[in-house]
Amino acid sequence: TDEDVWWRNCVFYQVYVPSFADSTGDGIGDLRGIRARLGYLELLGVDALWLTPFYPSPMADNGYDVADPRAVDDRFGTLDDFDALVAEAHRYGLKVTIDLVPNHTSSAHHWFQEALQAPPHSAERERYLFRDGRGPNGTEPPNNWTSVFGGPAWTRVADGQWYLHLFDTEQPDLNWANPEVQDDLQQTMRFWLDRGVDGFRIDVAHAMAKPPDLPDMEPAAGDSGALVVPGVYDPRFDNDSVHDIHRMARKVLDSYPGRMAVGELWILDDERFAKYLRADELQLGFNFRLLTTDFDANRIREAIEHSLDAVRGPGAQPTWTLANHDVGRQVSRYGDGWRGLARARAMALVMLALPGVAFLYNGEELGLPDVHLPDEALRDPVWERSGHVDRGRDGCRVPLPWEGEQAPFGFSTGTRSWLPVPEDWAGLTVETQLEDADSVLSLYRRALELRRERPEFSGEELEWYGAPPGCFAFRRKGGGLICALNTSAAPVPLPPGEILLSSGPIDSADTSGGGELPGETAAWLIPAAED
Ligand code: ISL
Repeated sequence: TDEDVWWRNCVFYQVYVPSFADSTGDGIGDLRGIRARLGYLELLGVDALWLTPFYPSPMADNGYDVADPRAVDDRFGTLDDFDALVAEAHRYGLKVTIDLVPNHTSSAHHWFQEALQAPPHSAERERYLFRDGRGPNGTEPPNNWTSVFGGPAWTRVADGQWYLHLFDTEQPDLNWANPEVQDDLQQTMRFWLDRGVDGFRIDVAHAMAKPPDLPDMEPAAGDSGALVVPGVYDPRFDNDSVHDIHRMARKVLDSYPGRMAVGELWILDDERFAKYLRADELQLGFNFRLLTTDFDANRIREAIEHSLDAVRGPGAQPTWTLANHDVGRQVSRYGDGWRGLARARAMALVMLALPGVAFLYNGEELGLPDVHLPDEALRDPVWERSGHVDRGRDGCRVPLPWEGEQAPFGFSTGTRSWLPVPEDWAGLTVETQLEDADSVLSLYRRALELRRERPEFSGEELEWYGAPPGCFAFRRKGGGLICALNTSAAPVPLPPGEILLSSGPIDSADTSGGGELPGETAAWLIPAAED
């Protein structure tokens, strides 16, 4: 039933495969590296993994350019390594979900190579979105769509036709009206489901379907990346027929017991968002409102309320995320130095107090900051396509520091790493933080333990308390956990109760006789018994 599905209150941990752990010494993380570190994930206390793409790929977009969705890239290991990882993860009680990238393939995929050799309107071209150009000799792109990574979304091939790519030129968009394309995704899903994966994270799950006539977008739509903003006409994303694709995928999932999918949905409108979570579509959708909100109590509360509103369907669960491989790390996003760190710690307690599903991004539990990498180290296509204006997403993708005194701090069995790990990260390693009760890692471990074990963390609905400006407090109706957040600089009174955990130092453990929440801090409380 909906009540006992494993993902209902699950904490997922996103493993950014190239940056988690390298077992071969080539400086790139791999599947055996992950397997060797499963003990750490057990210690941390997460329930499920999301592995980013490890499929054969030229790595134009770090693996989101998939050349063969039913195989493992040599860099990351073999299918046997994958099977061994899944088996071992399951022994640890961890579920394993993997990325599906159905909107596009790599230009190195044999389909696209065949399409380039074939004439216009051939069956080979019909797997992608090839069109004639506009203007006298077809020298203008077929429409005004821009790529999320910058520049036009169209590239011209030798015979003069153009192909669509919402992302990099090396990521041609598939034609989802083509049954062959639909069939191929089902084959890919079955391939991995048969190998025992517990579910999928679906890349740009609001993107696949395009209107057949490919009408121009409102130019302002180009300003918001993959995010669909209400009132701005953007036919690139969230077309109604995308729901047929999710229904199809759901049928495949439902033919295996206990499997799920979470879609990456950059949609602000709650009604449009909710449609993806109908009973025969996705089980979960990423809601990015919390992630895109500043450290401001009113706005955070608004983001929480909208996120809850967007999942009113039967069985649907809210999801929360503060970070992933596409956005700046929260420690750097929320402010400089101690302030950013204090705020990131506070937000971790807010997120983990909420009902539903939480997604952690590897390294956030270590409080890793964004790294300002030298120009020559940058790999993200966003850097090139923006004409070296946007530094792209590499800063949040730097490999994890595990142990020792020297970069790359145990990330690799060798001395290299595909992005340089800062020399001054010795204080941020897993090893150092495990020994420090006040570290970010200790905070996450304790928070996850309480969330798992205490009955107060139940109840789907929130009750909001009146609170001073810059603050909020909510209580989970049901279990009764209170979470209070102070985004102002000055201390505020706390509701009466027993403090379970706080993101920073607090004077009293029992606030029944009065207690204060310092600025930039969050706390979890159990309400004082009413008598
Ligand atoms: O990072 C962004 C812009 O630079 C986002 O808008 C991002 O492109 C969007 O979230 C879609 O992301 C997903 O698909 C992309 C891939 O590059 C991202 O890593 C992935 O998460 C294309 O496959």
